[in-house]
Amino acid sequence: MQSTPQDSGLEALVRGVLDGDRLSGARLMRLVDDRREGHEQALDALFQHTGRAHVIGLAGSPGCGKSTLADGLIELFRGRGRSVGVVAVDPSSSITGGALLGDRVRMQRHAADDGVFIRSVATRGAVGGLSSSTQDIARIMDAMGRDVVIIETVGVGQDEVEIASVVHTVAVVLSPDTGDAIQIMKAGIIEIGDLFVVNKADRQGADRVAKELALFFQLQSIEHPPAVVETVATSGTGLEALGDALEAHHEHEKPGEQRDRLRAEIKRRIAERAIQRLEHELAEAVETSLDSIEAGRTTPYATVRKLYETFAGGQS
Ligand SMILES: Nc1nc2c(ncn2[C@@H]2O[C@H](COP(=O)(O)OP(=O)(O)OP(=O)(O)O)[C@@H](O)[C@H]2O)c(=O)[nH]1
Ligand SMILES: [Mg+2]
Repeated sequence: MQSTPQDSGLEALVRGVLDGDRLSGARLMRLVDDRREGHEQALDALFQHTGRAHVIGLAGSPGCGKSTLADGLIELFRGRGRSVGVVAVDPSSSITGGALLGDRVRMQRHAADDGVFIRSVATRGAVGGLSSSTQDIARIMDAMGRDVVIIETVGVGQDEVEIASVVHTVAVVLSPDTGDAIQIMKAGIIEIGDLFVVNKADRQGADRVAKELALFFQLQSIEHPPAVVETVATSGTGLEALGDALEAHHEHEKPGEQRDRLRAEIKRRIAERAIQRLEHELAEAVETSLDSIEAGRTTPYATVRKLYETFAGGQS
């Protein structure tokens, strides 16, 4: 077992990342994007130097204002003397994908600031799974010495980044026009939020959504209900309060949470590998079985038993 990269190029890359060198960081992120040889050794070597950054997830429906909030938070945290990394998950397959250009233009104003590092992860390019690539990029930023890492991700569904296993603090962003709080509760988003942001508070209905959320937590008799913060991301209103709430959540993290995240990460990464292997190695066998099933020679159940045996039992 090697925990240090043998290749001197990789070694230099890891050193560069640990020195906070942006070019090294960007190069390693490209290796990670392409799942290129050596990227995992580099991540191995970096791991013990991570865990210092406060990793924040902004999750919410398309257009609710996540990028605008991220942009505002960059400014806020810079003002508090922190260096910031932003990972934007490219919604390359979503309808609002075009908005990304706007995000870049907006956040571009921080480009000259050495304390800000912005990087996107393409949905398409994430060969090993979107959550894992996103987590790897965030870890590299952490190893580079970023104090705060903000991950912007669309939605909270199963196909999206499993945000809770990747970040310390999940901020669920709502806006009055993405439906009322009841809808959100139905969607099961409520469970994953460590705090709730009702953005676009300049619009009608924001107060109502915030009140409904607060009432919901009250009725549930939750001992420490998550904070509900109203913001106007475009003007910066409420951002101080949001920054405070994010920091307060991190300061009061329970000891078991880190372990929970690691457990979820390991299971997720193993599942991702298994699926990849399944797709590569069993594809042909599955096709052959389909012929047999259609010809009435076997059943899906027998096929699964047989192929699972080959798959799980055939591990080296
Ligand atoms: N009125 C109002 N508009 C806002 C506010 N915050 C963001 N917007 C606008 O809402 C639109 C979408 O904002 P984005 O920050 O791109 O939203 P997003 O959640 O990142 O969107 P996706 O990345 O496409 O999911 C933009 O036109 C913003 O200017 C706000 O507080 N009030
Ligand atoms: Mg966005």
